Parts: sequence; structure tokens; C-alpha cells
Amino acid sequence: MKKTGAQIVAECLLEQGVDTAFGYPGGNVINLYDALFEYSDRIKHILTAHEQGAAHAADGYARTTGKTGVVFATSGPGATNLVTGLANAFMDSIPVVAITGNVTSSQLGRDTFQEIDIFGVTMPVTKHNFIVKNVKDLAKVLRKAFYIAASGRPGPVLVDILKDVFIATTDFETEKPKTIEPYTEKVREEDIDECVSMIEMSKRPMIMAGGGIILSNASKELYEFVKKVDSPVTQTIMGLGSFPADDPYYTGLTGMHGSKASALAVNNCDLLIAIGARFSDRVISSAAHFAKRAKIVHIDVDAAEINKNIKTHHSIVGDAKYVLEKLNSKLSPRKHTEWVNEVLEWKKQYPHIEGAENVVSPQYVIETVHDLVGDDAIIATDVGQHQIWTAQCYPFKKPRTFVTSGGLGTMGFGLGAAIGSQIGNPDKRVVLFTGDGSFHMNLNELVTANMNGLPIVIIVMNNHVLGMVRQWQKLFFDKRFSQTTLDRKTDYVKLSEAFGGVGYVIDKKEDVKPVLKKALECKVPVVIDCRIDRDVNVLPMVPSGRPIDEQVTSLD
Ligand SMILES: Cc1ncc(C[n+]2csc(CCOP(=O)(O)OP(=O)(O)O)c2C)c(N)n1
Repeated sequence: MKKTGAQIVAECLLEQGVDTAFGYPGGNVINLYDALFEYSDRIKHILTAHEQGAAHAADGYARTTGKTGVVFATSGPGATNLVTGLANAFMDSIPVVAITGNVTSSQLGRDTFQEIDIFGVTMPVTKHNFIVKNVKDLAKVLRKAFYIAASGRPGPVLVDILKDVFIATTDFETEKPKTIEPYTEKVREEDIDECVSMIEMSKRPMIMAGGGIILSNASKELYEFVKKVDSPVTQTIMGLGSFPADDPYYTGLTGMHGSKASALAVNNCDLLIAIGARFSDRVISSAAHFAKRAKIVHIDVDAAEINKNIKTHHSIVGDAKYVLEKLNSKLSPRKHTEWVNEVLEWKKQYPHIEGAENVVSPQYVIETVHDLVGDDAIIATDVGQHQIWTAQCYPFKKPRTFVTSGGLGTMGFGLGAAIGSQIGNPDKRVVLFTGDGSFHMNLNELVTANMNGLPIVIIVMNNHVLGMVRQWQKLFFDKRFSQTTLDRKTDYVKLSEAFGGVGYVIDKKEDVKPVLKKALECKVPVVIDCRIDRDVNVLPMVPSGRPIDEQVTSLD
């Protein structure tokens, strides 16, 4: 049947099971938006305030639903506004398909109004990208884009489509999407056996779970593996929720702001098994000192990650779920009582650093939120101290309940991501912890949350400073607080009301629970101005490049 390019885009989305997309219209996607009008009963379009917000929303939607997020933008500034969002998804391996319009073929290369080589611009921040100049290629390219975004190591894919391609017509037949099989090609029986025998020889094993566990839906298999190996387990920030935080084997977060127990366990184990983790600098700090008494086994879907940041002794390239299933089937249960007890003792000896009593401590606020919303809620964050406090003390128990910008560290990610999470999970509670700096970057998206009646609870951890940078200035720059004191005059209650929502203030400890309870009863977005002390630090912390067990535990 003959269809226009614009209709083909919509048909291909339906084919891929897409029922929700985020975006913002403009001249070079006007034909696409015109076609979407006809599909509005099957494809829900969420109009954001800004394309960056749309990209973060598509990203949050993908993280929490396990589906591919979709975002549309027009050419030029619309497309460039997506760049941070795409880079963010790229760094955290999140499947997103971005569809942008461009000028017509006859205008291409003439610095036409709103012309930008978005294909070139996004090359380093996408897993793959395409430019479509002929309508006959469109369906094939879109199908490929969805396949690439979600297969192997997921990531964002951009499809740039010339305006005349949206208008031109061609024959179109629906096709069943290619099933995405887990990546298993490189997993050899000998590799599994080698890993099993390394585990059998180990007396002090340690497991490090990364975001790859969540992406491959391997939490159940990880749980079985941990119990079988009888090993303590730590998680990277991207791995949070892949293993239940209340399990006795869990030693807490790893890395720069990780727990002391995790750092000691990593640096005293004789076998470190990292699964779906990429040994980022935030995790290993100094490669020379990381897991220095251990043989390292790296299990990852991306062969390019092996030996990139750390030299490993053995690796298995493949889908985490599949590899863990294999390992579990071959492994007989081990016992490492003495080692596990030693690690548990560290856990007792070095509990995570609590906030001060009788003040609105961020830790208390975060723990109280958990008490009120339970284990199924989705917790999003922005970037800064509030993000790390959340990662350290929110007891995540389930995958896809923590939404944070791990790799890129994007301030302004949180609100868009929370919106995408709530749209994708209408029956779940979504709470956003943000900082006064981060929130101001993209608070325009309050309009989207309100327009769509999303009951997101937004907790601004208001310390009146760019806390994380200020903390570094305290430690490394002799307290010269250059441009990190905000003291903004924003009235968050009025701000929220201006957008159609509700606002509350928390400025003493007794307010925390009642205000949160009231906020959770609202059916509209709520902004809470949660006033905390500007001198609360994120501790422990490891100065960059130092061994992870050389933690700073006080900045005074
Ligand atoms: C877009 C962007 N710009 C700058 C930074 C650098 N940065 C990292 S944390 C931080 C401070 C965050 O302040 P705030 O959002 O108030 O959170 P807090 O640390 O106070 O909890 C800054 C400026 C960043 N991560 N992202």
C-alpha cells in the first residue's frame, strides 16, 4: 500500500510496539506531526517544554519500562537540543531512537534556515546514526534503528530524515520486527568452565554488579549466582536495584562514594567477578590499586569493554542473563563462611554515614520517602550530592526503580527522566530528588508534568549551593567557594503553583513525615522546598586517583 514517509514513520513505530513518543514539532517535521494527528489514538505524543526534556523523558521511559524510548525533534536547534539527552543515554547504554527532520534535498548543504548536520554532530554520542534521503529506504532504516538501539549493548540511535522524504510516497508493507535474541555468539563452553574453576579455586570471591544486569533483566540469575558462590556483592551506581539492598550479602555501593565494606572487600578479595559493569573511573579510581589481590573476571556484552579500563584475567563476552544462567547450571554451591563473616564484620564496623540528629538531614528525608512509598516506587535523581546520598542510603530492592545519570552526570536530567518514568509507569509512584542547581536547569518541564497530570513528588534538596562542587572546593581549593553559592530567591511553592501544581516547604525535622505524606496524596506535581544545611558533605569520598579504600570520612 502507498504511504507517505511521515505515515511510514508512524507505521514503523506501531510495528515496533511503540505507543508513546516524546517530542517537539517544527517546520521540518511538520509533515510528520501532521501524520501523527491521524495516529493519535495509537501513538500518544508527549509534548515537552524543550527537546532536552523530551530526550531525558524518552530515556527515563526506557530505563523504567525496558522498552525503547522514542523522541522527535525538528532540524537545527530542535535537533541540537537533543544532543545532551542522547549523550546521556549513550553513556548509560539506554535504548532510545531519536527521529529528527532536516531540510529538503534541494536545500541540503546551503546553510538553509535551521539546517544542521545533526548526523555529524551526534556521531560520537550515538550507538549508530542514519540520514534518510530517499523514502524507499525509510522503513528499512527505521527497522534497523530499533534493532540496533535495543540489541547487544543498547544505546541511542538517531535517524535524520529530509523533509521531502516525509512528503514523498512509496509502497509500504508491515513487517514483523526482527526478534532481539540475547547476545550469546561469543560465549564458549570453555569460557564458562574456566570461570567456574576460578570460582572453585577462590577462597575470597567478590561480585560487582553493574547496569548490564538491569539491561539484560538478569536480577533473578544474579541472586541465584550470589547465593551459589556464597559471595558478598557490591553494586555500581548503574547496578543499583539489580540485587536487593537489604540482603545480608550486600556490602553497599562501590566506588568514589562507596561503602568502606565494599572497598575493603574489593581490595581484599582473591577473585572479583564484575558483571555488566565497565570499570569506570568513578568505580576503580586508581587502576593500579583496584582489586590488587584479586584475579579479575569480566562478564560484559560489549567486547570493547574488556581490558579497556582494567586488565582482566578472564572474560566472557555475552548477555549477562545468559552467562549467569550457564554459570549457575554448572556451579555447585560453595561455602566461604570465614570470608563472608569478615566482610559482614566490616559492614557492621563501618555503617554508612548517617546525617546529623534533629536537623533535616538528607539521609533522613531519603529514608523517610522509602518508608512511605515502599519498594515498587521509582526514584529519579539529578546530579550532585543529593544523587549520591540517594544512591548510598535508599534501599533499592528491585531493578528499574532507580533512574539516574551515571556516566554523563547530567544536571537537569531528573525532571524529564521522572516524567518519562511516570508516563511509562502510570500505576507507580515516582519521586524525584533534585538539587537547587540541577532543578533550575530544566524546571521548565514542570509544565509537562502538570499538563499531563503526573503526580510526581519533586524534592528539591535545597542547600543554596552547588553542593558537590562546593564540597570539592572545600577539600581541594582551601574553601575558595568560587561561583558555587547560589542563594537563589526562587519561591518553590509559588513556582509550583504557577505551573498548576502544589508546593510545600520542609525546614525542620518534624515536618519531614507529615509534609511527605501530604505530598504523596496529591494528584498533581508537587515541589517540596526541602531546606538542608549547606555544609552536609557526601561521605565517604575517595579523592580522584587514590585507592578506593583510602576514603576521606570527614572534611572538617
Ligand atoms: C549540565 C552540568 N553542568 C555542570 C555540572 C557539574 N556539576 C556536578 S555536580 C554540580 C552541583 C550540583 O548542584 P545541585 O544540583 O544543587 O546539587 P547538590 O550537589 O547541591 O545536591 C555541578 C555544577 C554537571 N554535572 N552537569
